Amino acid sequence: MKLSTLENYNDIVIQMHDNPDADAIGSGYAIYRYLQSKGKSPRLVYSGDYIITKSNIKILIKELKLPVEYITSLDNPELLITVDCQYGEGNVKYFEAQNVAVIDHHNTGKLSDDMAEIRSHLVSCSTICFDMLRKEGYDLKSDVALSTALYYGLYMDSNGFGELRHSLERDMIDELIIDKGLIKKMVHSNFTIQELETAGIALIRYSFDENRGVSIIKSKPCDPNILGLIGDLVLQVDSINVCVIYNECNGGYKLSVRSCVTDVAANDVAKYLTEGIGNGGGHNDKAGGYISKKNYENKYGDMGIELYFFERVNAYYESYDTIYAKDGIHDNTDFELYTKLPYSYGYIKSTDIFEKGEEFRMRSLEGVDVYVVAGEDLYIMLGYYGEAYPIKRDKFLQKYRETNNAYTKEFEYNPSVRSMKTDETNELIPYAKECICCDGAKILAKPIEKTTKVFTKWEHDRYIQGEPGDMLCKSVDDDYDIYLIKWEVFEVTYKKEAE
Ligand SMILES: [Mn+2]
Repeated sequence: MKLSTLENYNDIVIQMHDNPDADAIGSGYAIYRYLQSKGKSPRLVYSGDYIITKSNIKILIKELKLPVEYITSLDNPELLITVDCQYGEGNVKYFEAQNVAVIDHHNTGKLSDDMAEIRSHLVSCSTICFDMLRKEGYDLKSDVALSTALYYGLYMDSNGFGELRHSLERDMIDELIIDKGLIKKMVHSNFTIQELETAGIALIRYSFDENRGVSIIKSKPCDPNILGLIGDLVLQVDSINVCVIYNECNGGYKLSVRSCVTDVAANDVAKYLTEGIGNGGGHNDKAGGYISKKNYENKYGDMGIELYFFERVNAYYESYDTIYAKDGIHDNTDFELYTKLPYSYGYIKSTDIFEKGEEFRMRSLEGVDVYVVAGEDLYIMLGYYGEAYPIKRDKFLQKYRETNNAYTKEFEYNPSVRSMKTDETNELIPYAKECICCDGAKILAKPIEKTTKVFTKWEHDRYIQGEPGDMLCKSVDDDYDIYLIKWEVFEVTYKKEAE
């Protein structure tokens, strides 16, 4: 959906979910400001059984003078836009409307269309609104109130930025110009004395698997930030490596995962625990997720949620194999010989964008930053998914051939680079040219049958994970050079050698 579509209506109401949180308010206010800038006079409303009482939310509305209204009825508006929730779902009061639009980041199975923007891979709805406003050319830099509301929405939905999932979220943090004093004030008005007690009670009722060093904790309903706080504290215990903490919330369950070991990434656990019934993600050490009660009941019937977490965490530990490159693979049974195909990629000479010697930052799809210095010997590669990474000129010339064509591939996330000197951001695609991989390298590969974690010889503190069907690869002449390639990538970039 394009935001400009909404301009075709006049009598417009933006509705946040009942008991709106910071993310709903940031998102709602973003759409409100956008429509206002187009000469519309929308309303920003919420309904439900409760009027806002949380102290941080009250500060947010008061200090930024947000035009939030509490309503109990609505007179069939021409357009109703629900934000951070989906029309007809249990967490948002139902009102009749002539037309409905939806902007949300929860996974209910519904997909984006002309009147819906749903991106469940993002941790906050504020991120979606930030991206939509930016694409329409809205000047966020001169709207500090809105920028602050969006920033706080992302902050709160990502557990204080601890569960960011996508590089777009980091871009947003970098780009917004905000009222830092107000953010600080709200961050320190986050829980009440009662919530401190909730954390205390959760901490004395825990389960603990001694062999694996895993603790599972159920808390009373509370703010997601408190879940994270309890998790952080529990992980300080010497014998606990991984901690899962969850509770009931609005229409489902919220969970938080913490890990301090390299062979179990918190984001993988969160994804596993929410698979098919919600969404989860984050980082190696901190992650979070949400399970929809409706999806849970469809899949697991009346099985208790405590039993579910117990069994599912156990199943997770049984679900994968781990391969350490340092141990090597010395048995080539089932491995077959493959040759790399001439597949086309994009590349940019760093000096086409930056001055020689200028430092700049590149960001991976997972939001990991790499800092490099521009120079004639440094090129930037665009990989299979459009991900950018640095490559030395020598290495580039060995592996790739320039075609002199423009690079025309399109990706969901446009990679960009940021100068450390000027703080300016540049999109890479407009500078990119096409090159063809032509090294014809030969490798040994075989499909994996079980989820597999591989620690390569380059990285000891994080693994790459493959799913059944992905290819386990090794060098023809080095038993210790082991890695994984996703099947969808392998299929188009390698071909089997004739026997
Ligand atoms: Mn949200």
